[in-house]
Amino acid sequence: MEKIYSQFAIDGLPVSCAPYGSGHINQTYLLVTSRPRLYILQGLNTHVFKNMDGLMGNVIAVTEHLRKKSSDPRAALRLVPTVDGKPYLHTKDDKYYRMYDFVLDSLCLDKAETPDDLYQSGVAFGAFQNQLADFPAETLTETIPHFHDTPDRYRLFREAIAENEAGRLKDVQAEVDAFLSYEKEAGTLVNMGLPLRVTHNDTKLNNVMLDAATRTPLCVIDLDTVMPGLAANDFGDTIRFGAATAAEDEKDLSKVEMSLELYRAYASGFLKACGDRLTEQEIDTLPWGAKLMTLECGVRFLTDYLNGDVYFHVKYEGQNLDRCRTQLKFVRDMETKWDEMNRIIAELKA
Ligand code: ADP
Ligand code: GN1
Ligand code: MG
Repeated sequence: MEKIYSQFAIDGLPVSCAPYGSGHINQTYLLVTSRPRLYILQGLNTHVFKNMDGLMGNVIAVTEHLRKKSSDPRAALRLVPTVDGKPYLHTKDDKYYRMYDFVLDSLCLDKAETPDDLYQSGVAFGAFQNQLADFPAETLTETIPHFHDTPDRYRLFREAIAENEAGRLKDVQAEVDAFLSYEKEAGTLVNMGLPLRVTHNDTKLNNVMLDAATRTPLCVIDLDTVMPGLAANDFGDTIRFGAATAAEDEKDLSKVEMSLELYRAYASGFLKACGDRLTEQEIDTLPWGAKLMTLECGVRFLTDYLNGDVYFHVKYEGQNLDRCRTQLKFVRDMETKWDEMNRIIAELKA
């Protein structure tokens, strides 16, 4: 990595550079210098993102916008320029890298330790949507077209089944059939005519930084998918990941449930921070966001398993299959809690 980080305007001499975090898409490294200063260096995933200049244009515009909304330097990511003054690095072999200041004295959680952690992450994503309400949405590049178009995800799933690229179909027929049985629900949100907002679209708990001392939100990170989208999807993707009682790749499915306590905590933080921005109809659709984001993510994991693990980083063969199974279990668990999920939203709305 030395050839890469030496091309950024870092403060001090490099001391160490090691893989960092648990993101599934980019290659992330923590760089420490002699000052000492901490930086996040990322090799961007050109298989996933096809328009890197558009993507980085979004990141620059969104972080500048957020910076104007707060006096705290940790409230928005800050890009470290290259030595020749560019906001990111495009190498001769067509790879892309960017560097951020490390958000200091922060926490980034893979799992909520208390319901309040989830409440606070709801506040973070609700506030994010609120702060971007006056952002010119038409200037954003759609970094992944049809990103949360669940019917289109099913189309790609059917393609993967037909092609059976990795020869794995025979082992996963039960999972394939189970996901196909939900296909009729896939268009529920996209066909409702809901308002398009500037949304984050990847609201995993580990895409929020909390203040280590107060455990309150500092900023939202992983801005690669900020695009016009549905509020319910931003709500739902955190429920999918953050309100789960087990890890996304847990093998023991008896451990996988949606915690209504965590669901309520996130919903109350999110609704509070969104303020009066959401319409009644948008609020009413939040439980659907949770169900469809989980269903869609499960379909994406299984599609990637069938394609031979070409999209999400995997640490072992079968990880995408484990991931799709937890999502299926989570959808089924939500079905048993559906009335209560709707009741909680109605109660918080009132
Ligand atoms: P991916 O798209 O692969 O998920 P992220 O941008 O989310 O990439 O980064 C992966 C992880 O790196 C995050 O979950 C977080 O732990 C850490 N990270 C990213 N940016 C920063 C930052 N500026 N300061 C501190 N940690 C960061
Ligand atoms: C990816 O990048 P990361 O790990 O925060 C993915 C999300 C999925 C998530 C599943 C750009 O998020 O859409 O929901 O994995 N990001 C992209 O854990 O595809
Ligand atoms: Mg991430």
